[in-house]
Amino acid sequence: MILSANEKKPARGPWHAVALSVFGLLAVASSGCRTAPSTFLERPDSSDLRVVSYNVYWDKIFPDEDQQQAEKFIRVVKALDPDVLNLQEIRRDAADVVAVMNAALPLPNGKSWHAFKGYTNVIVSKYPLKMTADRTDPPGQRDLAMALVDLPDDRFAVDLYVLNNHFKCCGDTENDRQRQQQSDAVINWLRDACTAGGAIDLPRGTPFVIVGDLNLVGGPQPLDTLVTGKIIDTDAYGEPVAPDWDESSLTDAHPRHNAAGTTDYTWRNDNGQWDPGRLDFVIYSDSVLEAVHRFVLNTTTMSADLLVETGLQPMDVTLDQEGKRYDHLPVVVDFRVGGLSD
Ligand SMILES: [Ca+2]
Ligand SMILES: [Ca+2]
Ligand SMILES: [Ca+2]
Repeated sequence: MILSANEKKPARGPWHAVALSVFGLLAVASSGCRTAPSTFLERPDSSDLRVVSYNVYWDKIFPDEDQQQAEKFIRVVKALDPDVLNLQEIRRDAADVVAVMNAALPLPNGKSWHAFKGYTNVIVSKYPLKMTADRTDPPGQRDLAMALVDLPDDRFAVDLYVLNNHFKCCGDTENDRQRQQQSDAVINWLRDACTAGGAIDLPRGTPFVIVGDLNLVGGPQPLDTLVTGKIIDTDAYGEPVAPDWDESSLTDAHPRHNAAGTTDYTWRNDNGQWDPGRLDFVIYSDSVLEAVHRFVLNTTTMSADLLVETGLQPMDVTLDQEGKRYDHLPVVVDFRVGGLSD
């Protein structure tokens, strides 16, 4: 159904009821022969789609750049088993990332991972990527990586559009302005994607996620714009627009560390002057996606038993070996993919 921009409707279509009832059946079944996930790292259900965002610090996933960090990355990737992995701070080619992933987490039947790079962001996916682009129209402050992940038709009625971002860093007024420009450009691009004509048309009801390192060390407006569609520079990027398919806001998944408690930072450096901060985000079209599980991976606080069970080591998410300089942590969200009610 199409609603007017002012109408507020909870994002609950029939698919949602179906999803919940299926989930309920699984919960019942788990007391019988089906086992529930044994650790927080697992998907609630094997059919759930896992999206990860991870700023890996300049090329440190490559063994010939940093052997120790590359081994950490392999353990993290194996433990997380992402369907769509969004990396930031990759200088090398997308093909180099594919080689790392094919070695770390080989796909069945000899299939290769797929990747697309825009700016220094790489979308790497178990499934083919279509409609790839690295620049919005009009452009923002910098390029980004965008692609339609062609989900397998036998499991998903729709595909998933991904926008992988790395906003301008650092804390002064001009950097805040540049981050805001990027958010304005992304929302205008989604407006185009969701309406006929212009530079891009997505099939109606295509779920989408805005992910990445938003570097929000200044004001909150760039995040508010991505969630609500409130464009600030309307001369350059047009009027505000409710970005979801049902003309509502999007949702910030806001995961917590290891799916427990309240700790939510995604960046930390105890050697520097800045407090830990939440810089990395997964924002999604909740009219057609249900986030069924989410967490920020922090191996430094996992129990010894859980580390053994999941094949991880305590400093696998830090840049150092002592747990002071973390840099960024992996942000993980599992989605149940639905559809519009009409
Ligand atoms: Ca498909
Ligand atoms: Ca369009
Ligand atoms: Ca919504």
